[in-house]
Amino acid sequence: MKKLVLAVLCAMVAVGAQAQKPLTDIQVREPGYKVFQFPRNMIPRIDGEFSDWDIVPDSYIVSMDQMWDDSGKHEGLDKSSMDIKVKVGWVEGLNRLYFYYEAYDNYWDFDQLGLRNDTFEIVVDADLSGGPHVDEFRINQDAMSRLEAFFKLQNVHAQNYHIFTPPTEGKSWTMAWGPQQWLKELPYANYAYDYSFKHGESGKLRFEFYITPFDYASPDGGPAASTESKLYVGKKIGLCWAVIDYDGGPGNNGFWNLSKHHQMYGIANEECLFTLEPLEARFRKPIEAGWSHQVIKDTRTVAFRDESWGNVTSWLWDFGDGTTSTEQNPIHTYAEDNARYVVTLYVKGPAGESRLCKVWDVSVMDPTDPNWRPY
Ligand SMILES: [Ca+2]
Ligand SMILES: [Ca+2]
Ligand SMILES: [Ca+2]
Repeated sequence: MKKLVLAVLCAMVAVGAQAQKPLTDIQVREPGYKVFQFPRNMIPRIDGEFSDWDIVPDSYIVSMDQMWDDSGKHEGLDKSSMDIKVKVGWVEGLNRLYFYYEAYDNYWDFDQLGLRNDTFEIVVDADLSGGPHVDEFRINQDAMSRLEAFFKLQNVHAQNYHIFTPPTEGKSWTMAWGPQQWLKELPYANYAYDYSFKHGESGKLRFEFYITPFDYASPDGGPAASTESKLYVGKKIGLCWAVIDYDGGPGNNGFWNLSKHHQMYGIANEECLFTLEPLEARFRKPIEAGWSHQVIKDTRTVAFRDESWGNVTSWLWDFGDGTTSTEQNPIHTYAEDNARYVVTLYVKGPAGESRLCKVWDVSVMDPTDPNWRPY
């Protein structure tokens, strides 16, 4: 099977640069892998100390067993040459993907300053836009040079990072493969390594980092002109990685890929599917009240939304103006302009009860009302 894939890839390379690889063999599909949700009081600290990852169950580990050497240098796995374990996490409210990376290599090759360096290459397409994001795969090859494509589309709707494992002293931690070099700096990314080997030695490397995926990473406008990918429970994202193992000889000693497709590095629909998991029940109380609200602009009408956790069988809203509702998601019109409403939701269920009170979060004003008065 691997030989067949290789033969197909080789045949396509042989057809020449004009031929486009058809974007038909979609790899981003179920069941895919899971992204662990960290509670907000247990966010991993990027410090090179890894106990903050112990709460991630083994079922979230993506290991070498899911990967293959698409360069054809190894028949099957060779964990004596390269063996990795990866955990991916996220935090609700932060548009960041956190990674724990643990690798054994028989020969850590990292004394050079260029691209030749043991590498963990990751690619992310958090809105599943698919499509090419590396200049060589641009669609309109006759009309656009590779260089133009680099400055127009590279890393724009999906991002590729060649992370050096490790970088040698005095070398930037990653090559963010596009014109948006701010992607690899705080607050969009951070990293910390732990290892004790020297170049040419074997050993174990541990490494934690986060990146911020972008639906649109502006090639020339900087972060202010760009759009972060919004992360939320249940969201499905495209994500993939490969380990490029250099072991001292000429060329590399394997391109260990999580995708079945070598070109996943530049064609986003060849990545893998990852799902952002909900917070596990052990981090929550059995029942937790939660709600949000939205004011219809320039009115006193507010839409309240129940966001409680657990098995809830009854709701009681106190709108803070002397009125209440037992609807789950009430719409309430206040009689008076006010910026000082105290609103409380009480919920009950078989596991108990809970409430959430918000002081002065809800404020309304109707400027068209001739009787409106500032408080
Ligand atoms: Ca840490
Ligand atoms: Ca190796
Ligand atoms: Ca190596």
